[in-house]
Amino acid sequence: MGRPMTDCLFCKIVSGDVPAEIVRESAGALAFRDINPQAPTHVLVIPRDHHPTAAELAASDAGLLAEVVREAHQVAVDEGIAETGYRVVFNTGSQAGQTVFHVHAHVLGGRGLNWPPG
Ligand code: IU
Repeated sequence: MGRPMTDCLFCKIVSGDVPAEIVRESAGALAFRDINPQAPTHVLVIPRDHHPTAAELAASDAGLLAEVVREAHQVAVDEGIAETGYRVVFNTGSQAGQTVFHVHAHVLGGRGLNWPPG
């Protein structure tokens, strides 16, 4: 884990081979707008290194997972939704809706968010 995967879409965004609207960068993480936004703010935060899920990242590099969560909060601050509230979601596994197996935090906000989620 941690090495770029040639068939991974988000590794290609990290390398610049696939374009993305990047909104934040840190040493270990990258934040970019989701191409199919589900809320006025919908940004994905990913570690630069390849790890399939949040659980696997927590097990192999907990500091990097913390950096992803810190960056998610900074996205919310930058987008002006930190005060009103926002949601950070790690879909984990196919039944939960994970389609890209390079861990990513969805940062959603800018509208009322229902609970429980669909
Ligand atoms: P999921 O939790 O694995 O379902 O989230 C994957 C997200 O990646 C999903 O919201 C897509 O809209 C988003 N996405 C993207 O931002 N850019 C892309 O090129 C592709 C998917 I393919």
